Amino acid sequence: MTKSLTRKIIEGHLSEGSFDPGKEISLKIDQTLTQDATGTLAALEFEALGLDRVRTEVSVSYVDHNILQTDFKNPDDHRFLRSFAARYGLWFSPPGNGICHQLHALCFGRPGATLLGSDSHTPHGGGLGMLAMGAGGLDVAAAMAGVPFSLPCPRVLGVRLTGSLPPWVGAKDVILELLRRLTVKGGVGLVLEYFGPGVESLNVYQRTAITNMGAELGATGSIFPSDEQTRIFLAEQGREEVWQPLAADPGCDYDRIEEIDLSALEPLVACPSSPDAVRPAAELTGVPVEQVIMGSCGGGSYWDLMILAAAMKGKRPAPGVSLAVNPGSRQALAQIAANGALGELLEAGVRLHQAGCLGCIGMSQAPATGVASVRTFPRNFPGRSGTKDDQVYLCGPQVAAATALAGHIADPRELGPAPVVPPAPPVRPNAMAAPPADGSGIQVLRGPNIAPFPELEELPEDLSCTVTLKVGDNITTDHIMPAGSQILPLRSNVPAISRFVFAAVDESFADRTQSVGSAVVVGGENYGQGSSREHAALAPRYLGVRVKIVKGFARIHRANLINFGVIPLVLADPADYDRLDEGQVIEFPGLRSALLEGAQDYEARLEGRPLALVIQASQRERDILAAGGRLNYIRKML
Ligand code: MIC
Ligand code: SF4
Repeated sequence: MTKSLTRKIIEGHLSEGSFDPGKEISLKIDQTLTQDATGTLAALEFEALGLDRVRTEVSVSYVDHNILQTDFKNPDDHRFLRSFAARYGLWFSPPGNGICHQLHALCFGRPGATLLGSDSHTPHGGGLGMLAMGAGGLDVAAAMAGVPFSLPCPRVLGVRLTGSLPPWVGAKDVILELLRRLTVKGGVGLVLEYFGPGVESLNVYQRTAITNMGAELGATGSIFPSDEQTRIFLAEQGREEVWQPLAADPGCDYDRIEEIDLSALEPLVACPSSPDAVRPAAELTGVPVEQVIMGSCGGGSYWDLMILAAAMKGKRPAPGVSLAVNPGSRQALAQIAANGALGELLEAGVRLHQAGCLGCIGMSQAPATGVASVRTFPRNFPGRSGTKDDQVYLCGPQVAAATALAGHIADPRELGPAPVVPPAPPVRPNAMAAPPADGSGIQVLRGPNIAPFPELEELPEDLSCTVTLKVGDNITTDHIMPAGSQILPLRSNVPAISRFVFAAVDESFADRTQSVGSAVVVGGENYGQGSSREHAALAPRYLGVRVKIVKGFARIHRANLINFGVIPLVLADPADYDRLDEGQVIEFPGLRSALLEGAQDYEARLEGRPLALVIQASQRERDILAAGGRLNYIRKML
């Protein structure tokens, strides 16, 4: 039987189940990554498991999101994470070293391995031929403890690449083309596996830019084969020994195939405010722009920065345009310094920032009111930039450069001969700290912003909940639990951060929900897309949200809801969405028994009339929900 690469890696890591798409499987996890914004909770959760040391091949704690340090909260978190890493055997990457996904590919990625990260862009690592997946912090904490990761077995979508990219067309245009075709919910339940004759023309920087933004399709993962390009990348990093060739069996049966002729692609742009609102740059020419930012995990690599530098060489941005560079890693910054490109960028007038997420998660760099901002970032959800009613466009470095030069969105193909990027110079500064062989004597340092983990009660037999909010399709976790410089520093303090749940949608949500005691939120399709932040499940639960009723859930958010004992229910008839309204009371008689007995169909009572719902959960998930969440469940097992 011929097998996809995804299937081979899954079968090589199965601890429960078999390769049967849709059925729950459990996978052994080789590597984990956490970042500070999700990592403080993950660290507290790991501590709650009571182990002495992580049980993985490698686990890394990165600090990249929360690096503004406007008061004690961020630096306290950094100190906590540094001491936690040393105590429990994780590598630690300090602020300024770079963004987790960029660094993990450079320093630890290994073809054929499984990687679980508490960040939705973890599939970035798939560009190196690994099965890399995003998850909530608790799932990653469990993986750090050696517990296999459970998920619905994905289906595999083959993406067959032919041809090669034309001048001024880049990797970002490949993934934007897929977003245009498939939309932000088109990848749910899938791993996108790239294959075909066009693959070998893409280097690992380009491949990771593609796998990174597979997260925007809602996909479980994205993966490229491991080949000569992979070997070259690893050799440049001094890590050739981890290389092995890996590919699907020739002619393997994919569930479905998308064909992309790279030669036929053109420069693309995702318009405000969704990564799938994709249009050709040529059609948007003329949209005035005052801010261009190069950076993020999906747009700040050595390769991306070199394209910008080549395009800007000897030129300056149009008057009134602020052109900022946020390097993806200290290494990329050092490399463009070593080959002279940094000098050219500075000559061109760029604003240089430290390596990190920065404006991508609304930590500074907010655009002015009513002004369009063009960014090489993966996401442009409404308000994420920090400015209400923002106009954020997403693109690759080619369109970003052309736009900065023109002062309006521009087609880079008009810039003359395309840049040729030289190999990265062999400089690799890295502030990463290895864990000591024995950390048992190390004290974990906690600041006052690190609040104890909230206790969650078991699920009672019956629930009666008031609908405190009804929202539409494609609600993101940025809607549910916003980030930005005011809120992100509260990630280790659940009571404090819960005040901001749904704040951008409805400021009175927190008070109203707390006042009713037990609440239900109603949503549409692809509910909870975007970030892996488990705060989007835990903080509403803390306020009293016990149930969510939607037309469909995004994968990571659904898993997070279960981890914190919030019952994810799906409308049996999507038309019933119209019967639901804020202020209504829904009765859930015998919900606990229904869950534990494995019922798929469940009938709630909406104002005295039946409401048909579906419980889509494995038996393990049902037991977790009944226990009031996964920590309670694990404690019970112990
Ligand atoms: C994001 O890009 O939305 C984030 C911020 O990196 C999140 C993680 C978080 O909310 O801390 C993600 O992608 O999971
Ligand atoms: Fe950081 Fe943005 Fe990447 Fe999220 S998408 S990890 S915020 S750079």
